Amino acid sequence: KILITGALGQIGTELTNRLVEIHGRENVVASGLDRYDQNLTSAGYYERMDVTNTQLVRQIVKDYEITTVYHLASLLSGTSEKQPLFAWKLNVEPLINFCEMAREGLLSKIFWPSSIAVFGKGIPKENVAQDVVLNPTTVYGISKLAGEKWCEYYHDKYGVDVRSIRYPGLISYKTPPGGGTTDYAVEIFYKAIEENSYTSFITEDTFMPMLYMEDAIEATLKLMQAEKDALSVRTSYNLGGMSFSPKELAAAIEKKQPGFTISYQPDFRQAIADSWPASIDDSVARQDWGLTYKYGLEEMTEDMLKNLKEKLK
Ligand code: VAH
Repeated sequence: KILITGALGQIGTELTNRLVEIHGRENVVASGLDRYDQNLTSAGYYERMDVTNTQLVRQIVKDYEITTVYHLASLLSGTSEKQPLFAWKLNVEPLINFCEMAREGLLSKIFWPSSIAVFGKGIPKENVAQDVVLNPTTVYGISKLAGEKWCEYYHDKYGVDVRSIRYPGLISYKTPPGGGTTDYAVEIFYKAIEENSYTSFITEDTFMPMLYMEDAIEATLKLMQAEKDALSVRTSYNLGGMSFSPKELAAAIEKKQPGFTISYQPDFRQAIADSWPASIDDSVARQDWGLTYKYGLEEMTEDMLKNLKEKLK
């Protein structure tokens, strides 16, 4: 069976739905911190599981005979800055625990999300390559860098098949994100529909790599379905998506929703955004496992507004 941690989160919700479509609900075990409630998830099973509880995690892996884990539970960049020590513990230790279980032969495959937050000082802002020096300046970025090194260590030393993607900012309408720096690009759609205006905590010309959730989920599945020996990267794959600024996103929304206005009040997350690249080179992922995208800025804006209007009715 497949286990998803953080299954009620922004990525987890949609990844669970796709894995249920592909493998059948009886083969998917969703887990999260929330109390049990079957209509929280499309998976056949739901377990309330704190991923830092190593014994409980091991018990659930054994009870359900889990073979593949999508380990998504984590704190994002904004929240991690507020709780650095807990963020380090939560973002790194459970990953090592899953890698240990794979080393012991309990698991055959692991997916773990890294982030463009691993990039930091001393590199160009544009078209950042797969193998540049990594100098993250946020707790979240430090934890993701450490996690990537643990993935590579367990693969190279023990042959553990753990795979990872450096996600850009992800945009979706099904489940709101929590605590990210790129989340302005999600909040703006909710405010566009509710108030036809938005005050952005990121300044107008701050470009960041972004991706529509559907493209992120399909890329994740493509990576996990690839042949092992096609993979030349065992830290984490760059995935660049599309780059835009709050100003460009607001213009795309205004085109669909005349009269929409944006203002700017940068907060502590501006410094996080300034430490990240504006665009990413993901040619290695294209070569190794056929990464492609479906949504550009216009298509994403249209799809978000259409679906959010439905959801917020
Ligand atoms: C965050 N959405 O903002 C996440 C992501 C690249 C950004 O890691 O923290």
